[in-house]
Amino acid sequence: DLVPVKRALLSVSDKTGLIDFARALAEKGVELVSTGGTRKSLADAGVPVIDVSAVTGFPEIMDGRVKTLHPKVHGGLLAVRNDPDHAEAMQAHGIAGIDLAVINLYPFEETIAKGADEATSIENIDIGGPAMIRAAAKNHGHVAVVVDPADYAKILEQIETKGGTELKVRRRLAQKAFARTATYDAAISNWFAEKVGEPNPAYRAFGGRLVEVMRYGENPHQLAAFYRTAEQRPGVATAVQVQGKQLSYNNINDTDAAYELVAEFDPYRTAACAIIKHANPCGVAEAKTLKDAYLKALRCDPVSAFGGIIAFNRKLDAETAHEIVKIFTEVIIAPDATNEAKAIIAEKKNLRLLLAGKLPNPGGAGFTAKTVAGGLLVQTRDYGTVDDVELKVVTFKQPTPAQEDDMTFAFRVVKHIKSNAIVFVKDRATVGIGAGQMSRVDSAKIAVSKAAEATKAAGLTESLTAGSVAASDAFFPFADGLEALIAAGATAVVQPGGSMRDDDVVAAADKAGIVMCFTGMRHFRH
Ligand code: 93A
Repeated sequence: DLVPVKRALLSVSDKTGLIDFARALAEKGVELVSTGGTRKSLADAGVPVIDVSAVTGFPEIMDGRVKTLHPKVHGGLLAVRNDPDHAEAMQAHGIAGIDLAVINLYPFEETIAKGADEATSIENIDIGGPAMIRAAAKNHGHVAVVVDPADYAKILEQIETKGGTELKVRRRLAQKAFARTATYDAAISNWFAEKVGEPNPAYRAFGGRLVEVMRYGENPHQLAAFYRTAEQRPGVATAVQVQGKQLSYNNINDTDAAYELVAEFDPYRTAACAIIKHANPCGVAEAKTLKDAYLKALRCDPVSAFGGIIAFNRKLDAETAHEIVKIFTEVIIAPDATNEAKAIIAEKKNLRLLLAGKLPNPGGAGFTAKTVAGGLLVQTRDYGTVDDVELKVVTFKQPTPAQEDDMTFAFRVVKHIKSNAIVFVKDRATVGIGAGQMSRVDSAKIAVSKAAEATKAAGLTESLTAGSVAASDAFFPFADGLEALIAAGATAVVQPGGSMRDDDVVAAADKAGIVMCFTGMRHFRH
């Protein structure tokens, strides 16, 4: 399946790395064919190159609109080398095979981003380039297609170590090539949709606009794409990425979870921080300053926070940025950042910084969707917040103002933890989180053991759960889950209530002399 590279066609708008790559190819005896601008760059650098019009026997016409759209080019890209009919056609028409196609497109996306006029934008719609990319990608059995200068090195390595391109490499390149033409056409289609005031086909099919075809989904073998919907909700889909690597599927999912959670905290009241891993919080805190909120959130589970996603409800400042860069973090999202903070974050080249402009309204309307085999489940967002409910005291013991405060905080957080969810809170910071268990008792046990780890990591002697409050996302079906929280030292527990055995559960709380409040609102999340 090895294809020796004897002849290459190079036609690139982005000339990054072109000269070195082409020179290396020429030195390996590869014949180079290029379109006008590319040919000139190469010739100026002293790299031997043949003009594509010498191959087609046809000049570039109509301002370059037609330069490679010719059977001598497309025949060379599409011919199945070992098919006798194809070989005969090549012979009969004087078509030479092209083994490597190096193409990147007219910069349509950049042109419209600059606010170019309509005529200029249209002139930047590449026709010949995508046609060649698609032809070469279709014929990956015989042709290698490169659409990204980052892959030049791979091609040279293949030629050097194998003497040609391997099928598995050509297949990966073909996949990447089709992803590129899909994203390119999506950009054109979205631009047109705006002009004509019509939702484009992607919009109609998915209720969204294709932002990009992603490298992969939740796992490397899954295909994925990112769509933006018409929903006017500030968040990860509309935020400006100031710096850092491209966001992955999981990054986007986690960043969304982080920002939606931190938006529960009114920025005019306190600073808040949420740290997310695998769509669950591993630390949430409120404090006077953003830095203190971050440090309190980090204390909850410093081990899991490594490589996490951090969200803030206020403008990121330098003091907080200094703390963040001390450990490895994937993404930061905040409404805004000071220039000083941006400069500190800039030291970490890969760290993504997203600025969303605003916080979304946690009580705002909207929908969530989830596919099931052969179907789609759609529901309104969980826009219920603890601000809408009354904490109904169901025990003899009444809460102190501090306990009430922490219960409110805990119930705000528990909404954003996968069910079954249990969270311990002290001084408006989570100190132990149990997420995503099939049994509520198990979530309670995990929250207790995570809190014990946090206590140890913080070098404290008294457990962080001693005198804490706890929240549960749904009612306790039995008293056992509650008892685990009491045993760990919780002195107040907030939960929706509504179990057949509420009486038993409240009796257990009274027996232990703790406070219990019902919210009447359940926060399942799956
Ligand atoms: O105007 S086109 O759509 N018509 C073509 O036949 C054609 N062939 C290559 N654009 C075409 N290209 C594009 O020209 C390539 O995709 C590449 O982006 C660009 C390279 O042109 P030059 O080598 O003149 O800089």
